[in-house]
Amino acid sequence: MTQNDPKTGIDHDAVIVGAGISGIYQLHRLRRLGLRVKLLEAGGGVGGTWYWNAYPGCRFDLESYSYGYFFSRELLDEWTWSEEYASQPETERYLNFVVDRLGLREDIQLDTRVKSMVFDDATGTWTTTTEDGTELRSTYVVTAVGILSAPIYPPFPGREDFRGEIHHTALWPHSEVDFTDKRVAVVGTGSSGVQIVQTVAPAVRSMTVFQRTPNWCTPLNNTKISPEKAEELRLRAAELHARLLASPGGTQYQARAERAVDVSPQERLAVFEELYEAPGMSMVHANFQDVTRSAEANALLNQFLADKIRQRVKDPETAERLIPKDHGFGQKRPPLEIDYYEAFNQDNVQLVATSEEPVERITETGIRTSRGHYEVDMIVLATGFEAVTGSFNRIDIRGAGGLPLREHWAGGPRTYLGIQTAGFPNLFMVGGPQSTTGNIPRYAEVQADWVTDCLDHQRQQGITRAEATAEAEDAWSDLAYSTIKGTLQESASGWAWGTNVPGRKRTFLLYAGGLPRYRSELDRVRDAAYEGIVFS
Ligand code: N01
Repeated sequence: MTQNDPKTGIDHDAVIVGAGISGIYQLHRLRRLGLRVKLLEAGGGVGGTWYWNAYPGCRFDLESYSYGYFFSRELLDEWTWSEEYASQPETERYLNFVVDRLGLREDIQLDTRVKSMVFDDATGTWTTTTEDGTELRSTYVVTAVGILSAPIYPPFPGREDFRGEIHHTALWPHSEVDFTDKRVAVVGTGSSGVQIVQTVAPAVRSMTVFQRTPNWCTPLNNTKISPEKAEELRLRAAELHARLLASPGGTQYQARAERAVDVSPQERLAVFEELYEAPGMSMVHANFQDVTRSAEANALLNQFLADKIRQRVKDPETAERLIPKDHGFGQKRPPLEIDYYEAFNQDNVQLVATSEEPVERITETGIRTSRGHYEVDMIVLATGFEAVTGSFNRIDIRGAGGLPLREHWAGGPRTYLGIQTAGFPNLFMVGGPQSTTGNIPRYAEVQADWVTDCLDHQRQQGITRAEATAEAEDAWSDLAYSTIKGTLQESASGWAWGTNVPGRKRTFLLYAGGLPRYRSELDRVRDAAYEGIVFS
């Protein structure tokens, strides 16, 4: 591989953007390949999602050990997760441990936000420019920018007028935020909002939760991991890894063979009750096979969950407001909760449904709705992300002939395998659009492995330019979209469809074909000498 080529002037073989779970692994793999790599990270620390979302209560919703890395015996032996669903500080510590243990830190540049990435046709190289004006020239660029990493703010006027503190959950300060005796508003009731509400409500003077759309939340049922279980996880890591890779969502769960509509009401209720007491995403992934596929079965589960909310929330009007009416369970990724509903039984917590009283503005001292003014000392925005393409849109990325990626994706993102996009030679994406659902690190792992193999292939063939064809991109984009067709998720809304951002075209941004099918597609393309990619 060319280095310090006087003609091209490259200073790195590859530049990776983003030091989250995916970028860290990609850096390790490319370094092992012998490439000269630099990883640029906007944050002041590594961890990506697990660096930025440092809000109280942030934690995994899939099992800690199913989220971590499996490729290294040392990492498995030397790290012990304390809980089934680890908290954000523990996960941030884990990722720092990995970076240090693998000796990656020297190739990671923190506090460095990438401003632009521009392909030069003449030399076939990329110039990556950071916000301080530094330029890096490389043959390859790999984005590992995360699918939920570009925070969005509600368009309420007056944010700058507010005299108290305002924090977005996804840009949470690393210094301590003091909630003691504060009147706090939380805007947004997705997974982030649910986690912060349930964690902070007991500690504040008052809390006002502004909810636009309720979600179906189910209990997390978190537990500590015993030393015996930790040992067993170590011994059986390879087996667990194989099980995760063989499951559609990259999880350890298995759906039941029976259908909810075929069993007796008593049997159905017993299963739903059991799942309500079970850990994590059991309600989604270990349920009857038809509850997230058939409207009839889905309605039965919705009824069960609505009754649970009515039982847990004392005030009947508040309970009704907390029950989703616009979507069924599983159409969106459900927030997992720890006494979230009980928070609304506290005298100091109130729920404001913005469908009944829209927010008009933020004032110097609080939030004004159509019905009144809520005086608060702190506003927490748990308002989500411009998902999947948001972080790409925030970088000026230009491919062959100066084509802006924003323009190429103006009608919605188009990719080949979720990894390349036509007209952008040598740009590889790990965690790009149309490439993932479920356990993101498991998808990212197979993508980073594939990118590594592809670069190795080029090196062995003496080739330095790889570009997906427009035909391959069309076919993959159609395939990715078809994975949602005919399912209950097809009619849903939310970040996976981009509908949470006003004015954004409704497009399914993910790939819902399942991890085994995705892996076999990647293997097939690799084994067919990277069919759909033109090398030169
Ligand atoms: O974001 P969201 P999130 N006025 O988009 C509301 C993962 N995650 O950060 O539903 C009023 O889900 C918005 O309302 P609506 C997980 O995959 C995982 O919570 O659009 N409200 C919604 O209630 C998750 O799915 C964990 O009507 C406004 C909320 O803000 C994904 O990240 C933890 C508004 C945003 O919810 C995103 O979760 C956290 C406005 N103008 C996140 N604009 C784990 O547990 C937005 N909202 C691992």
